[in-house]
Amino acid sequence: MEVLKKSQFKNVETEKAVKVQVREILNDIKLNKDIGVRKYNFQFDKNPRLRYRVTRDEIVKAYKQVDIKFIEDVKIAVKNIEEFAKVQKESFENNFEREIYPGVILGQKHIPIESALAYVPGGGYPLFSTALMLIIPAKIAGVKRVCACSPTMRNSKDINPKTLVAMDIAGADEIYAVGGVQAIGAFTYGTESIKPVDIIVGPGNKYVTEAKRQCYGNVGIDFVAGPSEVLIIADETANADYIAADVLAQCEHDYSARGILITTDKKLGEVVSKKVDEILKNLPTRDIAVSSWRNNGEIIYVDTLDEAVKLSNKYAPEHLEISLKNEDEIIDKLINYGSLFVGGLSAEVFGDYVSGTNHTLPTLRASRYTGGVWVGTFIKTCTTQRLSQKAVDLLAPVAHDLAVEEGLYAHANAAKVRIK
Ligand code: HSO
Ligand code: ZN
Repeated sequence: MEVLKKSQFKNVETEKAVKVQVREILNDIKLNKDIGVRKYNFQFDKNPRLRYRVTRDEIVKAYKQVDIKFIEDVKIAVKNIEEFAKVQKESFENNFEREIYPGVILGQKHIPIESALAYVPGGGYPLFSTALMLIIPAKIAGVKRVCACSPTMRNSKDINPKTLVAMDIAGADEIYAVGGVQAIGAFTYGTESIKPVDIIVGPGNKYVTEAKRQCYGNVGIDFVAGPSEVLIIADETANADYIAADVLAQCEHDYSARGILITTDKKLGEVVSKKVDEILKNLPTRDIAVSSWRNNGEIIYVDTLDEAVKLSNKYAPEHLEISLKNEDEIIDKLINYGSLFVGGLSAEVFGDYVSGTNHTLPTLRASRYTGGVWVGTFIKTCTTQRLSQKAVDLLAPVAHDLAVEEGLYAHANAAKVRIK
């Protein structure tokens, strides 16, 4: 691995051809509904299903196809993700109505979104863990109808059995064997067999991502997701084996995944670089990992931790690992990341699967303005008010005059008629 010193900041940009094709498919789904979905299912996924909803019999069959150990492991992950989501939900226990000033009672109410779709990608690796990360927070938030969907496996009418089992254990209310742009269109606009939802969450390829972007407004979305990234800040006390392992855990995701090390210790950088090459020799996912490490990987040397912090904040990575003599020294200065892993033992892989935090996180610098999927993704914070006559007599003249200033006379009247 050549040691890079330049920094590459990548932003979200979709090619024009993708945008146009997605627009065409979405229009088709809007117009032709199930017939359109069937057409693209067949064209892109060789998915021959006439009914997309997965039946209980199919779910039972999937359980028989996976190991008991797999089910046990999934249940441990589910428990931890649920536990954390429940604690996060506590931040929504502060519904209130308060008399802010005499006669004016203002309030705040947290209301769960009524229905959601968890989009679980198929593709190279069937990421069943993503089903847990999307479905569980929606359930804990109190979403009444949690749907999940995923494309069928190659030349099959079935979703990957591990994904299906994970969806079921996580508590999905409805499961559909459909994916791609057509799935996003179907759950946005509705078809004869698929009722639309209020929010769609989850990662996907560039077509699915563009479809979510185009459907936003007609449906809520979590965010526009891109390739996975990890940035590691380390000093001379860090463990090079851990860092090399974590960089590659990221790089194997796909050809555009990124692993970045920022370090104050030149020697550490060199050792990590060698260790990465060593692990790569026997890595079954070598092809992808080598390519993304060579093309997108970076080892950046800085003189001070302050410089590292500045650079990291500019990268705004999805995952940020810090392994330092004293991590607490910089934690409060780090302001842009999807999920933070503090200390050499706290590796991203635990967040990916089992510690309990969510792995559906903002990529491509979106962590400047949003965190990842969590219970709050599925809860709306709404406001309420109750006014007394006394308050109206005080507020109405002000509202009236402000409305007149804006030239809105019906508004002015709506205030005035209430004055006693
Ligand atoms: N690191 C990925 C999530 C994942 N890793 C799923 C393994 N399976 C994006 O945060
Ligand atoms: Zn991962």
